[in-house]
Amino acid sequence: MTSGTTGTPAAPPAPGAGGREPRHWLRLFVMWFVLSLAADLITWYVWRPHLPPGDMSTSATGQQFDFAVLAVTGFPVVIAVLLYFAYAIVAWRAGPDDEGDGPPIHGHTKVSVTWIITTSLIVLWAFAFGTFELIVPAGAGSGEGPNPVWNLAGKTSSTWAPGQGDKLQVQVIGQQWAWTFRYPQFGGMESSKLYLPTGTPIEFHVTSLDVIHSFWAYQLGVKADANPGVDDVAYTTVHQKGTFEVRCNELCGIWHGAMYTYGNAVSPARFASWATSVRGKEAKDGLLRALPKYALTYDPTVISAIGKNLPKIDGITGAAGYYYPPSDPVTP
Ligand SMILES: [Cu+2]
Repeated sequence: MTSGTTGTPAAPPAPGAGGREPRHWLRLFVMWFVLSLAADLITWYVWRPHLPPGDMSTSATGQQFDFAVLAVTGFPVVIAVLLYFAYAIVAWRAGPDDEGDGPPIHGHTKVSVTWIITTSLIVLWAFAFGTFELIVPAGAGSGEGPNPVWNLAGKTSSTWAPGQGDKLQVQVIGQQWAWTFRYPQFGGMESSKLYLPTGTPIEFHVTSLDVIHSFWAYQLGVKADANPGVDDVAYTTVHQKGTFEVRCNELCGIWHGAMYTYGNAVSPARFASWATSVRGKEAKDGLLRALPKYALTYDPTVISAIGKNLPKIDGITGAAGYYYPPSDPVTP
């Protein structure tokens, strides 16, 4: 008797009734392959350009790439699990009058071996890919500590000029609850604004004056811990002009949520003229002389002693070294 004669063509044949079982594994494979291919193509060509954190810098683009590769790896796995689940419910469902037990199966070597090999390959692939991505794109934009093993291309000199291939060094100083940025190649001038030139390898030196903060330039895909007494280096190259968010990403006190600002990515020429004019103004104000000498870390006791004198100097509204004007929030 075949299923066709029962009047219910979709029902599976009764065991031992002489009907031919459909080729379940082939069906499953074809469905899995088509669905996985579609999901991966959509991920790569449609979803990837919209993945966070965008593609404003080399590190951001790198993270977008990493997310997309992991999604492309993950979709076939998820689809395999869900598809098998749905297929089993539809194809291997017991008939309304079937109250018998299932076959007494103990182990299945083929399934076990396939499972072990497949999952091992996926884990090894994730390990190899993750290691490569951490090493080659200079720590994927995250802080690498004071002695980065992997350095971004570009030479370091004591000055910086647009279009010379020099790395621009930018020091990021966190304190409760503001960011200050110092530019050692511009006489150690500082600003509460973060300006960066596009197309230039940037070397952030991140530190803190008090507690642990975390410098997070979201759209640049840069995140580095700001620890007192530690110089944490992170690299990126911005390849789009525009603004980006700078947040503190480590709970650092009552005004932690307010510890954010916006950075500006501008053309190298515009950056050079901005930096030169800020430096000139700070030299004229006497701020450059009053600031502590540029260093990779600062002793907070020295900073606060200097800070007491700073409000006497005109026009200081920066944040570093206790530079808050009297009206700013203070620790409660
Ligand atoms: Cu903070």
